[in-house]
Amino acid sequence: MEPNPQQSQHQPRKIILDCDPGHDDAVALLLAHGNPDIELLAVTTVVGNQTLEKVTRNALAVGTIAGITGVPFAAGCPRPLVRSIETAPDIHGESGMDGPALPESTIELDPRHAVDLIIDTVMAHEPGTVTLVPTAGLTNIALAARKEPRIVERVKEVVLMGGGYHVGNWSAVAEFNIIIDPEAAHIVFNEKWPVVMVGLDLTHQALATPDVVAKIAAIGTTPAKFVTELMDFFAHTYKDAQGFDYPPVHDPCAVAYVIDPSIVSTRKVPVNIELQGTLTLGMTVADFRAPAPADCHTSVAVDLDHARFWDLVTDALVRIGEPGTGDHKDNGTASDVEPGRSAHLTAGGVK
Ligand code: PIR
Ligand code: CA
Repeated sequence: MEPNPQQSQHQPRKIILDCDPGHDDAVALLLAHGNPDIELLAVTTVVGNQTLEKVTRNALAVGTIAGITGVPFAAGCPRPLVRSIETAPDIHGESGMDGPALPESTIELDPRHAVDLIIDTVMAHEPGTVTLVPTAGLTNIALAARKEPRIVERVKEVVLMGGGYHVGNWSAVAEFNIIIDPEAAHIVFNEKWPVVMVGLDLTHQALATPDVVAKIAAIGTTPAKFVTELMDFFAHTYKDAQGFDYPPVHDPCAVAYVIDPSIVSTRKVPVNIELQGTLTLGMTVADFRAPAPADCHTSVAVDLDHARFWDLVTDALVRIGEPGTGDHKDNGTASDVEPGRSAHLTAGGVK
């Protein structure tokens, strides 16, 4: 892995992961937990790939496999703001995360609604320090912005997986996370916080190629095996339903951008959400005409450094080790970690 001299110099970036696991959401959660430059403040769930009940169960199972402790998990909205529920069983299966066997969760769900947990967490931290990372429909984030408008100027940025400026996956021009709740997406893209759209243009470069999967399998731990089983199922559905040779692993791209923006190139362009179109509902309309207006607060992800992206994912899995056996990142077992980064490994194991 390329050493990044900046990485040991800054505080870990505080994030809230709002997700709908989901094979790729699971990888995003593992990356966020295992990477020393991320401080995971909360995990929230929202209806999307499957019902709220199913994706919440999946999130707790992934948290259990990863050995996550001391991070609140809360369930959010059970349906989109306006539209009826649309799930993705053809891609993610009936459970929302078909493939691997899921353990009984050892994590207790936070009693708060996800929207309140998001608001509480943002308001409890210094302004400009919390990044929201939505990897699902934007229902929870939109409601949080409406319920407590002060979060909009307090949030550092919203780095979301969704949309695509040249490509769709749920219609010719719309991506799933946006089209399942376009009104919520409209709210999120039109609030004045910085929004980074990590869309399909970028995530379709994050293919789990055979060499990547072999590297993850070679780690040999329970979480790594879990990821290879997820990728195996995802590869089959992506081939059958979307004609891909290898599956694109969307959601961890947003986390990777927060960890190291040099892995994901971006362009500052205005983006808005189509709410009226008969053929274009949920399209993320990006205006590439130069120059971007001075008040432009949206940018889109363009190019991914595939090798460094997957190095981050494998590095996180190495650091997570075998949770429950003491072989995890706080005892510094990550063998291929450069010295600058192991400075983040603390004796207590809590970043
Ligand atoms: C992936 C998803 C939904 C549909 C398809 N075809 C593939 C989920 C992923 O979890 C990701 O967040 C986003 N929605 C990609 O569209
Ligand atoms: Ca997702």
